[in-house]
Amino acid sequence: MAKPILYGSEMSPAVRAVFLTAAAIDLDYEFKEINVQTGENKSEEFLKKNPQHTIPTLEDNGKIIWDSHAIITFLVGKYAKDDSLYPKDLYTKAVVDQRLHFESSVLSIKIRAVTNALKQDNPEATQQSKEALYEVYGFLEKFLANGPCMVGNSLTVADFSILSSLSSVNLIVPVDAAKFPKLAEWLGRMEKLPFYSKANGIGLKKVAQFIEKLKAAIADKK
Ligand SMILES: N[C@@H](CCC(=O)N[C@@H](CS)C(=O)NCC(=O)O)C(=O)O
Repeated sequence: MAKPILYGSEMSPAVRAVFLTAAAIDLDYEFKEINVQTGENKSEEFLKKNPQHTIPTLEDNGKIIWDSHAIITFLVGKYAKDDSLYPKDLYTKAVVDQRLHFESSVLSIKIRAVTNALKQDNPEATQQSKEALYEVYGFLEKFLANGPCMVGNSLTVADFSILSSLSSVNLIVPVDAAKFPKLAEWLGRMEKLPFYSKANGIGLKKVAQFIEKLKAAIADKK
């Protein structure tokens, strides 16, 4: 059977959620770089695979799946040695799903608002979007009330999905340990995962460089 192919770019948090999951399950896969800055995701060839032109996109045995949340749960179901990262127990699975939907429909939306306000150099919108993000940090702090992971005591794909996004926005709106002690501690613990650096840290460094360039370009315009 051919290896699964992952299309993406390491700067993308959604792609890094797949890197983290793939590393955790020791998946043998091929990575194909898709540069969204140059519009590679809108090429005819890529649009045939994913008309929504988003990364990550996975090709598994000729079948296409996109959206990181669908990809990571699929990979665990198909390739992991056991179901611990995406438990089959219906209640636990529902809580993992809730966290994944939270990342998709709340956290990543608030992150987009912060980055857009920053790009537009709009101080009022920046302040408002930061406050909305602090509310989200508060929700995440509560998710950690029942154990050291996003769902109780065991690592799941919910940790990977939230980690790749949160570590990115943490570069712009740091998680204050005084206000969000459990969340700050969780971030620190996740950074110690043996595969963290390769799966998330390298891409994150590129994001940090991108943010610095953006800030310099904004400052130059003034
Ligand atoms: N909810 C999606 C988000 C995917 C997404 O928006 N990816 C961005 C990169 S981080 C992208 O592909 N942007 C290019 C585009 O939408 O054309 C997921 O988790 O996969």
